[in-house]
Order: sequence, then C-alpha cells, then structure tokens
Amino acid sequence: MSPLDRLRGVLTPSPRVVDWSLLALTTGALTTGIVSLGTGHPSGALLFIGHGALGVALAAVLAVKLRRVRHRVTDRRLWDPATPFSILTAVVVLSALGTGTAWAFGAELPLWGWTLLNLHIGLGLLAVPLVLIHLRARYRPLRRRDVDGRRDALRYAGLLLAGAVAVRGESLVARALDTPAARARFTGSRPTDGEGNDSFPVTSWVADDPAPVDHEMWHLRVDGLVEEPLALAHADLSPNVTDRALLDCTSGWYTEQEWQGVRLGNLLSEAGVRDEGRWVTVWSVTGYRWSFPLVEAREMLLATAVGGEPLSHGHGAPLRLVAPDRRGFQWVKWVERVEVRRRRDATQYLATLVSGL
Ligand code: HEM
Ligand SMILES: Nc1nc2c(c(=O)[nH]1)N[C@H]1C(S)=C(S)[C@@H](COP(=O)(O)O)O[C@H]1N2
Ligand SMILES: [Mo]
Repeated sequence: MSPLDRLRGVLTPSPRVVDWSLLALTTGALTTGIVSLGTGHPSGALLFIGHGALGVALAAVLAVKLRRVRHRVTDRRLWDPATPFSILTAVVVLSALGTGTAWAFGAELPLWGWTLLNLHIGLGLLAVPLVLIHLRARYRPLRRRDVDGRRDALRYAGLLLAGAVAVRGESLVARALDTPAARARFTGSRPTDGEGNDSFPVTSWVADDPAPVDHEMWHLRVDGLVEEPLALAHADLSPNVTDRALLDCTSGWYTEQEWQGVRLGNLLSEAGVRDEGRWVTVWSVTGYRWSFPLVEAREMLLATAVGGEPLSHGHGAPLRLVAPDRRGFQWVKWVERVEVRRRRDATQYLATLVSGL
C-alpha cells in the first residue's frame, strides 16, 4: 500500500457515513444559504463563513463519493432507471459548488440579468429535489457498525476546520489579486460607485414592476392598531431627515447612499400606536410587503430622495423604505401603507414572489 493510499484510508469513513454526510452537508449548506439571504448585519458574518466551509467540506466528501461510484456511471451495464438522476444530481451539485467558489474568487458573469450569485442560488435550490429523488432510489439506513464514533468525529471536525480555513484563504486570494470580490462585504456583495439614482441598479423580484405612481392621486396610509389612522397626500410629507445607509441586495451588490425622507417613528407617533401594536408591515402599491418589530421600524426612514435627487420611479418613487442592516429585498419600494399589527405578516414571503402578477 502506498503512503497516499494509507492516508486516504485514514481519512475516509465508511461508504454509508460518506453518503449520510453528503445529506447532512447539503442540508447544512442549503439552510445556511437560505438564512444568509435574510442576514444584513455584521453579527451574522459567521453564517457566511459557515456556508462556505460547508461547501468546501461537501466538495471533499463528494470527491470521495464519486471516486467510489464512478464505475456505476462508466459501466453502462450497471445503469438502472435512477442512474441518470444521480448523474444530474452530481452535475447540479458540482455546478452549485463551482459557481459559489467562482463568485467568492471574484468572477463575474452577467447572464440575462442574472449574476453568478443568482445562478449559484438557483443551482443550490435545484439540488434539493434532485437529492430527494436520489435518496428515494438509493436510500440505505445508517447502522451502528457503519460509524466509527471518535474517528469520524475527528474527521469531520478536521474537515470543517479545513473548510473554514479555505474560505478565509479564498477572500485573501481575492484581495491579493484585487478581483471584484476584494471590496466585498461579509455578505459577498460588491460595492457600486457614486451617488444618486443612476449609481446603483434598479432591482425587483419576479414581476414587481408597477406603472409610475401618480403623485397627485397617491396617499400614504398609516393604519391598523393605531388610535387615529392617517391618510397623507404627497404635499403633506415633510422630508426633513437624512440618513446614510447601506442597501445590500442578495444578487450581490451594495450601495451606500444619503437617503432623505420622513422618520417612520414620527408618523407612527402622529397616528398613535395602540398598546397591542408590536409589528409594522410596510406595504407597496403592488402588494409587496415586509414586517419589522415596532421598535426597529420607528428608527427607519421613508425616503423621497436619494443622493440629493428625488427618487426615480425605478427606485420606488414617491416613497421607499430605508431599512438599515436589513437586506435589500426588505427595502420596500412604492410604499403606500404602513400597518401596525400584533404579529408579523406570515404571508410576506409568498408576496415577494407573487406580488405584481
Ligand atoms: C450531494 C449529494 C449526492 C450526490 C451528488 C450523489 C451522487 C451519486 C452518484 C453519481 C451515484 C452513482 C450513480 C448511481 O448509482 O445512481 C450515486 C450512487 C449512490 N448514492 Fe449518491 N449522491 C448524493 C447523496 C447521497 C445520499 C444522501 C445518499 C444516502 C443517504 C446516497 C446514496 C447512494 C447509494 C447507496 C448509491 C449506490 C452506489 C453505492 O452505494 O456505491 N447518495 N450517488
Ligand atoms: N415593491 C417592491 N419593493 C422592492 C422590490 C420589489 O421587487 N418590489 N425589490 C427589493 C429588492 S430585491 C431590492 S435589492 C431593493 C432594490 O432597490 P433599488 O431597485 O432601488 O436598487 O428594493 C427592494 N424593494
Ligand atoms: Mo435584492
């Protein structure tokens, strides 16, 4: 046995542990990936490192697995109806790993308005049904005798540690080579340059693309659990505060701008929040909405201007929410209603996908 084979033997757990690790690592990568989309505050930075580390670990375990099963792919006599799906699963998972890694190193690839990061997220989501189909055909229980407790624990501690080191190394390399990822935030988003409407992209979900809002007809309603509901015309707003705040979109860019507008807390005080009011849902004319704890919402801004210019239609005129430390998709555009509620609006997740349809 060559020293390399011996090393491989020491590092490799039993086949079933390898397969179940693939399940655990894909589940972990998917979960951290999804949760990270809603994370905008630096206190969540570990989540992004964890996601990368799980990805690196997944790549390593997948390499072991594919080495083991490659004859089942290359030898056509061993194919069964599930085999094409297994191969597709491997292709999609490898592509998700590849696009994620390329993005971390600073690659750019705008495809039909998609960033490499969008593509990575799409492939990650696509992997879920494929792994489930694969599991349906190839499921084997994990038995006591498959597991070598202490050794497997050490193997996986080492693997995740190596993953975290690799992720750290990735960002150092990106910085040394001064790739576009060099100036990325902890979320992986890269900065735009300049001030005002034209200095950052107009970004909307699925189909949220309303006609320009007629400022004369438009009203802002403040209602729900308030003493006195308000309906304010555009001329009733006095945009007298300016905040510098950073908008970080999950498609991989961020921008820091001066936003001018009205403090949400002032509007809420004017309407008088009732004692039961705990959450604030901010509604767009399209039905798109997001909710925030009352205390946090009070500090937010409803902006009429950015970088000294009146907001353009694309950026949410006449009024858009400025939600510091929240991800871009929570910065509701074309706001027409502020609703005080007892609880968070559970349907908001769906609304981001179907509003505007
Ligand atoms: C990232 C996720 C995974 C990928 C990309 C993947 C990929 C593959 C591929 C390409 C094959 C060979 C073709 C075939 O026999 O169908 C295979 C076989 C197999 N897979 Fe997976 N797999 C994954 C996860 C899992 C999981 C979670 C389990 C079970 C818990 C599993 C159990 C098996 C079994 C039992 C086989 C038959 C071959 C053998 O055991 O040597 N796989 N897989
Ligand atoms: N009503 C509404 N508000 C929205 C969106 C949307 O699709 N509809 N997109 C969100 C997303 S994903 C981001 S990143 C920001 C982008 O703001 P911008 O278009 O001004 O750059 O707006 C958010 N607000
Ligand atoms: Mo976004």
